[in-house]
Amino acid sequence: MTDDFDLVIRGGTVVTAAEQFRADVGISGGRIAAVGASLAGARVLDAGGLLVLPGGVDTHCHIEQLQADGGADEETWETGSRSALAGGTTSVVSFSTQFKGRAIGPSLAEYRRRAGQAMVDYAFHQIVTDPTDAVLNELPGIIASGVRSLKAFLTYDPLRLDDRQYLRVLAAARRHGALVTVHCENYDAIGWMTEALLAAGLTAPQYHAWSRPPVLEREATHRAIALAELVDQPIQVFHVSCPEAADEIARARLRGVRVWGETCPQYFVLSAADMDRPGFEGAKFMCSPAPRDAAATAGLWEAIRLGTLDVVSSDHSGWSYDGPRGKRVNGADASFRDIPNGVPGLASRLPILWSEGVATGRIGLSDFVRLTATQPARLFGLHPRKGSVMPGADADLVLWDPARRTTLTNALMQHVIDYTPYEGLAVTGWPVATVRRGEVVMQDGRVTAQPGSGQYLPVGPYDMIAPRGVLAHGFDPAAACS
Ligand code: DUC
Ligand code: ZN
Ligand code: ZN
Repeated sequence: MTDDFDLVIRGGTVVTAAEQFRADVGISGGRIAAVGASLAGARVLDAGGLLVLPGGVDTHCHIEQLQADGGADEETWETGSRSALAGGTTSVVSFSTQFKGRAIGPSLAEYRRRAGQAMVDYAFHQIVTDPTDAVLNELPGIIASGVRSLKAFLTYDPLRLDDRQYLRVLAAARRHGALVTVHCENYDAIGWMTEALLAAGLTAPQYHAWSRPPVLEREATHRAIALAELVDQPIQVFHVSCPEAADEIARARLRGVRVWGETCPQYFVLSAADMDRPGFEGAKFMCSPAPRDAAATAGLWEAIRLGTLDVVSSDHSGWSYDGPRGKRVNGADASFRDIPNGVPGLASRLPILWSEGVATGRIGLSDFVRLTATQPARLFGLHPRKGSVMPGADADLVLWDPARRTTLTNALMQHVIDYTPYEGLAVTGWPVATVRRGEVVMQDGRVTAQPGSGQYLPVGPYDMIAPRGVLAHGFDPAAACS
């Protein structure tokens, strides 16, 4: 045998979104050069008894996101990348935020500068908070630079769009060939419920869930889809937490509407009861939409089985429990209204989904790959470079031990955040090694990638997000106005 390849992953079982088979993977120049038998390489990584999966593609994570007060999320590109690689994720799509009243360009440039420290490959969603004429004029250039998804928040001050503003974002995306991703909860109703709860003295973290029950997610999901249908603009509904919202997506898909649904591991293993832990502890589990209950979780698994939900992302949004900018930023007795929302989850995404999904028999191995790598890569224009084990793709791989039992701890997460909401959770299935573009960047938990070794992934036009060409009365409002 001659050394045909730089690196050979030998003796594992390759898993794709379609099938599983025994094969070696030959890597040259950072790409997969061959998948076959008896390959020889200058370096060999033994994958005997392990699965060889495509590196995880996490298309929803908040890393070093700039805050209105001039600061940034605690999780930096360096720490967030370390956590991602430790958990078997090699590519992420993070966020650039527009601040109301300001242009997008300068802040996007700052995001790009900060991401220069990344160790994973990365793309961006652009959050649009203020779609003025000037901003809409900026968007063609932003999209052409490779930021091909626009994020719309239907709730959350100061990010939230009203319906008319949301329509303007949808129309801009249609004109310039971008996907729109949407946070679906009803802003006014949450504000009204919050006032009522606070007036009744119900201020503890558990009342976060009371302030935003599933009916408000269902309503906003319905509205987000209906308005996207009006404009004929494809959307992905972010972080679906309950079957009521998933049902809205399923109904629209039956009509042929181009809408996709994402969910996250927190909705499989956390519940509203976690926010009712003693003292302020419940703040550790606060995210939006709120974790629900066992019946909701069962409904999400059903929606995954039916294909209504086809991406599982982390929505990693870390706020330390003790840090000065974290969950207690407004004091240890702050009302739920004043506690930052979000939970960290970059490193735990794959083990939790494997454990809850594959190890329990709810989904198969190829479903796991489809949900965590192939479909997110397709939907966000990163496929076939990312998300599949096949010749020509970047050699992003995870060597996965399907049987290893691990108890999650914060130290294993390798993020900067001082806690994990999954402390003590027993999981089956664990990443043993991570390979990013042919470089072994994690082995047995030790991350060896260099800051700055991640690559920007500019996203060009792709067919999957093309409008379907169905408009009421054949009239295209997006073409007629901005
Ligand atoms: N919800 C979001 O929509 N984003 C980040 C954190 C959260 O809880
Ligand atoms: Zn959101
Ligand atoms: Zn988010």
